[in-house]
Amino acid sequence: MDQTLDEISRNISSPTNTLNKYAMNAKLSLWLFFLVGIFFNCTRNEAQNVAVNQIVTESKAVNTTYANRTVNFSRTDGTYTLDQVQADFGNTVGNWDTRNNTIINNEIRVRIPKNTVASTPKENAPDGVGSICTFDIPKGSEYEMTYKIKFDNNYKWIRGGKCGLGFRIGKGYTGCVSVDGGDGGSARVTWGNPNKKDNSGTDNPYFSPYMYHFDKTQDCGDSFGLKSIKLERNKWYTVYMRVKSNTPNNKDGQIEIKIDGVTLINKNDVRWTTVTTDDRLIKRISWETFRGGKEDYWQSSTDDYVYYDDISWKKLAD
Ligand SMILES: [Ca+2]
Repeated sequence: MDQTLDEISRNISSPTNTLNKYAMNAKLSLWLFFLVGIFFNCTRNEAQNVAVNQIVTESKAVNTTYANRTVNFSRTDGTYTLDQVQADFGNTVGNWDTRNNTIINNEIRVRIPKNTVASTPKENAPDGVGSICTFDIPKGSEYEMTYKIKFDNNYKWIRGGKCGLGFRIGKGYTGCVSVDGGDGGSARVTWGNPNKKDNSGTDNPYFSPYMYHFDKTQDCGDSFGLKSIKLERNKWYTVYMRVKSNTPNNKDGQIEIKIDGVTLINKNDVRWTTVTTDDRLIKRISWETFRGGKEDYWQSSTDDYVYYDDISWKKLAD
């Protein structure tokens, strides 16, 4: 469903990439210096256009991680910067897209740019594809989280995509990759909509669970056919998620997701992993907002917006 995420995840996990980040930071600094020069020599509009196309994303490492945290976005309106997101969430793994993350009224608004899915090539996605980021958390065998999510008043549901926050177990696999190594999985949420490929049909959007676990039956993640009630625009939903690691190679792991207190999934027989190493533990939180799927019919011809607030997580067991 999201092969590019797979590529992104592999890039994020690559030590070479980590080294490259420092080089990229240096390049970015040069670009910034260059752009400041342009800014004072061009019209404001032109400078902004150049900046948007060049300052794609940022990345740098910080040492902070949080086992227990609440983020309310009580900040001045404007771009939600890398420094701010790391102050709130701790170390980001991979890039933070400042183009699509904006603080408005002490909430965060994430833009999904028009005509994109997660795998849209960079040259065809001048404003990026949304927001895709993970945060390191202290490893633990059980975590819970809650957050609020709202789809904009003009949101186009189209076919669906990934939204909200989730947990990454061990290697944290996503992106339709094999989990046969038994050393990682993930628990996320998608929104879906039963539109036809030409996007005709009646909107009936819903949340589904989306899991990569050792016993998954789909090449991409398992949803177990589970759907929430019909979603509405301009309405806050509170999502609760709890994940518990299985004991080595046993089907005794857990997943629980509730939407506004109503159970979407509650399983106590999940085998996320088969390993005895710390890859059986929860290691990261993901925060993703994008469309797809990879085919064009997952795209919207409009920029669309998803809002978040009151994000919190808590480690329940080492
Ligand atoms: Ca708030």
